[in-house]
Amino acid sequence: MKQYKDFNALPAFSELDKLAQKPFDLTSEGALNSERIRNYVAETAGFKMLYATQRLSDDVLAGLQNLADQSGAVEQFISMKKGSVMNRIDGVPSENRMVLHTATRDFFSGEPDHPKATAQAETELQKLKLFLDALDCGDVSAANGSFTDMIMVGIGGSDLGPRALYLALESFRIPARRVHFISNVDPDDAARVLKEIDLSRTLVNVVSKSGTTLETLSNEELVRDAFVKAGLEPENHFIAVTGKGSPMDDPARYLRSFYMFDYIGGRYSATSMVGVVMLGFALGYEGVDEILKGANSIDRAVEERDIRKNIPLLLALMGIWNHNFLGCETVAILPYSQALIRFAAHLQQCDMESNGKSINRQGQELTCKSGPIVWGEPGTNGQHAFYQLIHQGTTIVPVEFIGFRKSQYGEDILIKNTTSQQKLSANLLAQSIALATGQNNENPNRRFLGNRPNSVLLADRLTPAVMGALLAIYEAKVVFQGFVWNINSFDQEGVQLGKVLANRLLAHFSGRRVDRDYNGGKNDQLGWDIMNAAGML
Ligand code: G6Q
Repeated sequence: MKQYKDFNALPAFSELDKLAQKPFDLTSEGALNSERIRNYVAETAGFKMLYATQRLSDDVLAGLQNLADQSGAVEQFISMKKGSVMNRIDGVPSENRMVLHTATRDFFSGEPDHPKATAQAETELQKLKLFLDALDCGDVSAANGSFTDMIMVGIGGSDLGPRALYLALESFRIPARRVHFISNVDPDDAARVLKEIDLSRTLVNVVSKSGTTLETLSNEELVRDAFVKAGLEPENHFIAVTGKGSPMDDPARYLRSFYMFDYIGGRYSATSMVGVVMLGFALGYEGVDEILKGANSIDRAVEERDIRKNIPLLLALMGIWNHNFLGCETVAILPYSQALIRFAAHLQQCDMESNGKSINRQGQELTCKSGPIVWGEPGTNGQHAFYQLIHQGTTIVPVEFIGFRKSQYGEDILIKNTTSQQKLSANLLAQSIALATGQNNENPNRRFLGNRPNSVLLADRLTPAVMGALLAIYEAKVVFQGFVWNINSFDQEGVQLGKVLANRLLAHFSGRRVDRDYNGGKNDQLGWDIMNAAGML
């Protein structure tokens, strides 16, 4: 891989650093005017992003363009799509893999960027298509009728993205089919789901890339046990999505097995079999095809060099402006759409697991900040909860709003001459203005200081294609930021330590179960002490 410089060693860094001394003041008289609102709009693949309410000037935008160019952000993205080994740290052992989640949806141009990976994805999609057809025509069915429910068992990347997509697109689901999710090793997570469904007409989709994840394997066993107790044969109900050659790659145990590949990272895997087997069951194959088409339209559009025409790149750079130059520690993603209820949770993982890093791609300690803290909830609910802090707190929270002009169901009511969808949209845009301009008042308690940076990402309606595109916009934003910071956004060593320690503590539980005089303190004093202090043993 070509050696890229750290971002604070680029000339654009000093340029932007100087500009950050006096950022654009959104509260000054006439600052947020018609011309600015008109000019600060980006369009990409059917989306519009309004960013007049960011603390940006044309100078800053020019600096950000330089930053994109000097860091080779777009060039790196293209090289990632073509199969460069981007998941690595030079000079030390690392995953050392290609990063090809974009190949899982690169079917539409006839010229895939990485033909081999796309061919592998296509093979799996064909298998899925056959399976869905068999479900539709009754060739594959439960003993007492067609399958009506699916339980998806998986965690982290094998849960968050797929679940966010399912919830976002529930209004498009085949009416006779529902999906339920079990992720937490907390037995109550499974108990709640098992209580509410008819297992005899349920498929269980066990999803684990590694095939070794403690939570998923425990939950699979728990659900299998429930099937056996109900007199049902798990082999007729369980399907699997896993990495080729993983311990779960055992077709004899499953009705069907689908594969994903080591070049697809867990948190980037929603458009691989990890997400689309479940989404295909819920939405039908056409729904999956639309999601993939939408995502692919963004993967192509991000090759645009002009940051003003490339929403994911501009989002990434505005995030860097707010985080690294204006010193904001966090970013809130606030969708004005109830359907996006778990989207922020997915982005939390996608962003924080990717960019929560302290070393660069050469293994040296970073001398700039990497990823921010990401969080969010749908509006308007959030308005009645935590927006107080965003408006008047001492911490500045940049906001990325997401909204749609039309509702999904199209069912609405006219009250006082406006629909509920219009009330939702009015609230969204009102928040954007209020955060930017603030409001003066003699009463200090009613004063809003403004200059709270935000942007508004808009599409017409949250359809499967738009959802696929939205997913890809955020994946690309995260990846672009990692490229600019010169970090590896594709590994996750940080989650390993906890896993190892948890296994050490589990050994004390099982030690105690087989031997009443077991003394784990001999091998692991710290773990033993803490478990005793917690009253767990
Ligand atoms: C994502 C992470 C992590 C992973 C889960 C589940 O990028 O690697 O969240 O997805 O730990 O892993 P398995 O799919 O291997 O069970």
